Amino acid sequence: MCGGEDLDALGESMLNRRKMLAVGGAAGAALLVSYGWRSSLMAAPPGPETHDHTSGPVVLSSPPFALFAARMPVVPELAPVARTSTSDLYHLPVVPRNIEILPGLPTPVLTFGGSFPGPTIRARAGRRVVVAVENQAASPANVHLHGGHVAPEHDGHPLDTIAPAATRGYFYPNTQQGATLWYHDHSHHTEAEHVYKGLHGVYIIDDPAEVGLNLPSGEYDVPISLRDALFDTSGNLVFSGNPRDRDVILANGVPVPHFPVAARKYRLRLVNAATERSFTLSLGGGDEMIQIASDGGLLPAPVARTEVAISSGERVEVVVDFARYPVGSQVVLYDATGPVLRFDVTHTAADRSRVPATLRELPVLPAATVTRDVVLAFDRTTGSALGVVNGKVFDPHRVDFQVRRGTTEVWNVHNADVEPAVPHNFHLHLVQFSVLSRNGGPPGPDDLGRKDTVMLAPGETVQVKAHFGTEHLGRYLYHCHFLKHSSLGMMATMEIVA
Ligand SMILES: [Cu+2]
Repeated sequence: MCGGEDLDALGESMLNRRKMLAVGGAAGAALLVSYGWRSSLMAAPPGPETHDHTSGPVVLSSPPFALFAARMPVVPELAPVARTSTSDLYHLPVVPRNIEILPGLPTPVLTFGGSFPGPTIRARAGRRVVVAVENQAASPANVHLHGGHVAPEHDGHPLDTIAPAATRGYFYPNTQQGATLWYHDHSHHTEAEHVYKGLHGVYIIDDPAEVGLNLPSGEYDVPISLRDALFDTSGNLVFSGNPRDRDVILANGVPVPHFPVAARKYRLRLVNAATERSFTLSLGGGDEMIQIASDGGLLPAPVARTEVAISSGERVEVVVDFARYPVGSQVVLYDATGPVLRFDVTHTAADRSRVPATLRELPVLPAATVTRDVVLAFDRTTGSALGVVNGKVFDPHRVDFQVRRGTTEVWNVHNADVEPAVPHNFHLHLVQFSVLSRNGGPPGPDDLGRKDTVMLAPGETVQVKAHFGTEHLGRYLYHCHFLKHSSLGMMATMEIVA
């Protein structure tokens, strides 16, 4: 089933071909503006007391840069190195690089394929993707396709890493509905640092079933990865320290950039690739964005929003109609902490796209036959913060839940960290779920559609329902997606059994 020929062909091509995509942070010599919204306004979740300042001087703020000076790139799509009748084959090495993110400063990063963030992979529903990953970095790394319905051996288990200089292939069947997924490192204990250093990219499943909807497409379909970072005066990314000090927001790898748009509709695929923060996004002075999709793909119907919140790992898709702004307008996308990105309406363009009143039918999930409780927390009784799920630190060799294939389950997921208050979120591998309720009431505005990651403020409980109608058997993870928390143990294993 795995197509050994495909892999052999890929191995050959990898030796002869290096496809390095350069996405530079080209910043002009514009007026330097330092941050006015940092520090006390930063709403990043307070992490546990795990700060490590032993390796150098404490860095509390990044060098200044000019807001909106650099242009946000559209991250290039990775071209397949080969195609067969059933599969598209990609080469995606893990490569250390020095790139310019802040003007004039070289920043050592870890990349997929040489680009920061990694190249976008645009898969097609029903066609298999094979990704050959050669690890050219000094430490073990791997790839998890977040939101992907994949076999356990291709899910990027924390212990299933690629040694330096080794290569392995990942098989993604793309047998699920169209959705904005993303891929990132999931290596044991090092996932947070690796993702922070750059090992993340967007993975889109294009669904032929969506074509008839006539949503904005082509150059008007723009993935935007949002994340934060802290730089020292030499340009190095600072990983240790408090995540609240990560004072630079990067959109597609560029600090608070501008992005020229036509006065027409755009489909914006927003991905929170930050390892430990939420974004609460609003446009201009609260202008409407039409939400069309969440983690698992299209909503049943579009929903008008003036604010969308996404925590680490979540995705939301909105259609913004820039036709309502005169050419020459500048429209800022804000986080609660300050500007993220400015859209500059530079020209008019024809627009035959639309947002239909009905997007897709979401199948009703069967009645649940199993209910489980999942409690996320830090255990501080030992003096150092340990992440726990139902009281237990992650043990990759332990199975926490056995789930019978084909069943539907309800999970009550609770964030017990009220004092001190620590936000968490919840990510389930393999399948998407529906949020049934939040704190005993209806789902929140950010709980729409099929989800695989959901926010949990301190003390909150979300009730989610998942159908495990899958062809795959084996072990998968569920965890907090604030990656420092999961690397500290806030992660557990379910085993899908026949
Ligand atoms: Cu957490």
